[in-house]
Amino acid sequence: MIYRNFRAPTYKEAVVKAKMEMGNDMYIIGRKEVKEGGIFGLFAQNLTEITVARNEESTKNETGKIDEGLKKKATVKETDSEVMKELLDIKKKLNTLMAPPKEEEENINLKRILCALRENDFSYEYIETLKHKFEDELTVKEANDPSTIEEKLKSYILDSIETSGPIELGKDRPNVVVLVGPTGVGKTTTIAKLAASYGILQKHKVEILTIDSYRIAAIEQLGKYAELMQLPFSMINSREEFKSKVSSSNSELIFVDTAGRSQKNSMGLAELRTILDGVTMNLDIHLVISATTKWKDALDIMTRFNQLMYSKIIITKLDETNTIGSLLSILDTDKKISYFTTGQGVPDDIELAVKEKLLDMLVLDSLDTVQSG
Ligand SMILES: Nc1nc2c(ncn2[C@@H]2O[C@H](COP(=O)(O)OP(=O)(O)OP(=O)(O)O)[C@@H](O)[C@H]2O)c(=O)[nH]1
Ligand SMILES: [Mg+2]
Repeated sequence: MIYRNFRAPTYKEAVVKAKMEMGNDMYIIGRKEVKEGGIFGLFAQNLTEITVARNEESTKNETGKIDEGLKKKATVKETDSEVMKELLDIKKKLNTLMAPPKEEEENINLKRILCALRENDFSYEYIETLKHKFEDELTVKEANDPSTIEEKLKSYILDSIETSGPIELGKDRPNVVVLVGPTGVGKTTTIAKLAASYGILQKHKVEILTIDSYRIAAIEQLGKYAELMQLPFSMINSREEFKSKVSSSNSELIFVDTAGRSQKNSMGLAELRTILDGVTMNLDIHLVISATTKWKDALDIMTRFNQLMYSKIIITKLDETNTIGSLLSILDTDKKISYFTTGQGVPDDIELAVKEKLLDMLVLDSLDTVQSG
């Protein structure tokens, strides 16, 4: 006699397993429920273990011959045929279960795109949402076509962001353009670029204010630009000053620079808010954010600066990064992108925001990574 134990998730599967290895001439002599695997009793799998016995002579009926054996037996007894059918069916299922998972070819393009998004620093949430959207919406044929899936990705991104068009001139009273944002993102430099573009190149009536009057260096920095461009420049220290300066101005545009506020310092933001509240009409507030910001930080910045009620976003330092996914992950359509800046040069390194330009910055070819990883 030969005795063997077989384990499987169900009794039937254990029997099939036993028959595949021991052949048809075996007897089941015991059965018990066991646990297998897991750590410290956790995640263990419940299995059925059967003990089977077989005469030593019947070795010829081995693995692979089971089908034949089963079929033969089925012809002998009519009642056996259903059992045989069931067993063959289970065997088939078992084989599928045990077969190594096939690389799903239709997913390779999706994988490639998701991988490219990861390389472009898109947030985990963004990638997951996109993945589910693609899985729900794309047919297998579409998913198989790299250009279709790339187009879908682009249209998804295009739909998730909005641009504002250029800053408009005030008619009866000046349009007051205020730049707010964290320290060092390029607010003052961008004010200089915009003032040069509107005041010098387009020859509109422009003046510059700064609410960054605590720092001498900041005043000097902007003051120098204003002097070079021969544009009126003043410092603002209070809500009243801001209010009267704006109401007495006869400019078409007033550009207002602010001190960089750490987004953690809400005291500073509240103070700035109080000053800005002095003017209620034609206030055009842009949050300045660097393209190099990590998406979690950018999200934090956007949330905190919301108390200043900005409606537009200027993305700076696009020249300093190759991956703009982190920003694209969190931008949404209720804040409109107004400008991009692409370098330190005043006045040249600024462009009106165009969505397609952001898409052009995405590097979508990451096939190598998928194949090697
Ligand atoms: N590479 C690059 N550098 C930039 C860009 N815009 C501004 N900078 C540089 O970033 C640095 C900070 O710029 P500022 O304009 O002083 O930044 P800020 O936001 O006014 O800074 P604070 O007033 O200190 O908060 C300077 O060295 C700028 O030349 C840009 O688009 N690309
Ligand atoms: Mg500044």
